Formats: sequence, C-alpha cells, structure tokens
Amino acid sequence: MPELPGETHVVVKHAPANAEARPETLVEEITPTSGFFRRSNFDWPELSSERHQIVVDGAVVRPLLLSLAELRDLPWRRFTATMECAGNDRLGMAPLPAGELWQGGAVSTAEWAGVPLAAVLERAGVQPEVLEILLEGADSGTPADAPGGARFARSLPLGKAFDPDTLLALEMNGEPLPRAHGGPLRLVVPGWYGMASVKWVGRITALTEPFAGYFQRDRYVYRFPGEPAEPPVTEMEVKSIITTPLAGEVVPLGRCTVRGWAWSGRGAIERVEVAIGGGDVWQPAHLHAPASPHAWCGWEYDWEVAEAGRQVLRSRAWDAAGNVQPAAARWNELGYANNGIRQIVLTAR
Ligand SMILES: Nc1nc2c(c(=O)[nH]1)N[C@H]1C(S)=C(S)[C@@H](COP(=O)(O)O)O[C@H]1N2
Ligand SMILES: [Mo]
Repeated sequence: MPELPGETHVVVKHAPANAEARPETLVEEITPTSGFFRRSNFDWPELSSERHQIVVDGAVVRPLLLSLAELRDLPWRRFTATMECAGNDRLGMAPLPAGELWQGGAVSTAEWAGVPLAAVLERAGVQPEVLEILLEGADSGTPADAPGGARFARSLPLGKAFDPDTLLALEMNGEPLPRAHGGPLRLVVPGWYGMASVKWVGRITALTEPFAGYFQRDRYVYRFPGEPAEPPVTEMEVKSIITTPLAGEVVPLGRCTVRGWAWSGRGAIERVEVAIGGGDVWQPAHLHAPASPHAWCGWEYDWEVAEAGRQVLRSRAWDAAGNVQPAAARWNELGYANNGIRQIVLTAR
C-alpha cells in the first residue's frame, strides 16, 4: 500500500493516486520529489529495478531486449524540466468538463537524468518507413468508456522521439526514479504536457502506422465544440503562476515582493506582467534566468501595498513565439490546457 500523500500533497483521488503539489511546495524552483504532483490513470505497477527489461521491437533492424544495466551504460543526459498535466486547472473551466478535478497544483519541476530515447532507437535501427515511436507503460486497467481495457501507451512522432532531450529517465532529483513517478524507468518529454512522459516503460515499438490506442485517440485530444477534427494535445501552452504571497494570505501594508513561475512548451519566456486589482493595467515583472531551457522561469514584482482590504493579483506571461496567456483558455470537452490568466485573492492589513 503506497503511503497516503495527505501531508506532502493535496489529494485529488486516493486510488489511483492523483495528488497536487502543495502551494507552499511550488515556491521552490526544483520541486522536492516527495511533493511533486502525481497523476496516474491506474494503480502503480511494481517493477523490479534489477530484473526489469525493455523490449524494443516493431519496424526496427535489430529488435532488442535491454536490461536497465545495459541502458545505464549508454551516454547520459541531465537537465531540469517542468512538467504540467494537461488537465491542470480544469476546475477553472466553465462549464466544468469531466475528468480529474485538478486545481492549479498539477505542475512541478525536477532534475531528470537518463539516456536519450534516440540512443536506444539508434541501437535498434529504425526502418525508413517508420512514422511514430510507441512507448508502453506496464500499467493497465478498464476505463468506463473502454470496457475492453486499456494499457497506458502513447506514441511520439519520429522527430520528437529522436530529439536529444526526449529522455528515458532513470533518475529524478539525483535519486533512482521512484515508483510513484514511473520507476525504474519513465520517458520525459520536455515541453509537452505530462501525458507524453510515459511512466513504467516496458516496451518501445517502431510503428509504420499512426497509433490509435485509447490514450492517444480517446484521451489527450482537443474536442472543440462543433469541430470534427480532434487535434492531439502536445506542447504546454504559455502559463504563469503566483507562488508568493499565497492566496488567502494577510499581507502587511508596504513593500511586498510578488514571486512566481512562468513556462511554455512553445518558446522561452520573454515577458511576465502583473496586475493589481481589476481592469487592464499591467506592470512588467523582473525575470530570472531559468535553470534550463525546459524549466520554468522565475519572476518577481515589487508591489507597494498602499491600501488595506481585499487585494487581487494576476500574472500573465508571453513566450518567444509570441504566445500570451488569454483571459480564458479555449474551452474543450475534456478540459485540457487551461492557461487562462489566474487571479489570487488576499487581504492587506
Ligand atoms: N504509465 C503511465 N504513464 C503516465 C501516466 C499514467 O497514467 N501511466 N500518466 C501521465 C500523465 S497524464 C501525467 S500528467 C504524468 C504525471 O507524471 P507524475 O505522476 O510523475 O507527476 O505521467 C504521465 N505518464
Ligand atoms: Mo496529465
């Protein structure tokens, strides 16, 4: 029985384990592993870190059976990356879509280390007609709308699979990857919403046809009302959060440093602005250098708290591709990618 994360997290669901990072935890640039958000569709599979092997098959020249020891011998890569669940802030969408009841804590940042997926694919030799690389988790179950059962499995377009930063991660924050986060082996796809980062990887298959599994076609697609196409959920949309002060806090009159993070899977963060109160007056925040191109960017704003009473703070971020947070994200049936501007309410005294 996994420990109950009631003290380290804000629990959304006990089984399977779905829990948000606590607002106090998100003040840190690197989220401690013990407080990193958890999102699982099924119970955690139990895999042995000594005996676990990964199968590499499909349209490859040399099918492989790789032990984790063999994988560890390939050249490593290490970087900090922010991961956000596509369903984060679903509770802020109206009308409320079906799905896990996430507020804003389904985002965290860790230092990941392991072997690029590309190194394994190069060893196996991908045939020229390959379109996608499928990663299968060891977890499966029976979603209500998939009575035949489903395994957690997701494909990546070939280019993304060969990106040197698409990582088969063996370590998180300098420790062996814990079971809660996909240990002993998970994929980390920086810049994409979390669903791409398949945990408990057991099989890697080169496909010559687009993958049409449950978690590819029935979930993690944008269903916009009245539109027949259902584009896949991929890159994280530009977003920012305020971490200091916390919502509901009482702040004294005078100087208050407002702090937070901003991130985007579509380009570096170029600008963050803060609004005090309602209306459309925005002031630039000061940006810090992010820990890596894949990590959230810290920002701060010096707020002169002049009046006692209720105060509302908002932040909005821009990325290098010209994307800016909208007042409200585009509504979609499954409630993904809510990057609309958020507001926190507090009291000055
Ligand atoms: N095998 C497997 N991988 C998975 C999932 C899952 O349910 N099973 N959930 C995905 C989703 S939706 C997210 S947001 C991230 C969450 O990773 P974490 O639990 O380490 O925070 O894992 C992804 N990888
Ligand atoms: Mo997710």
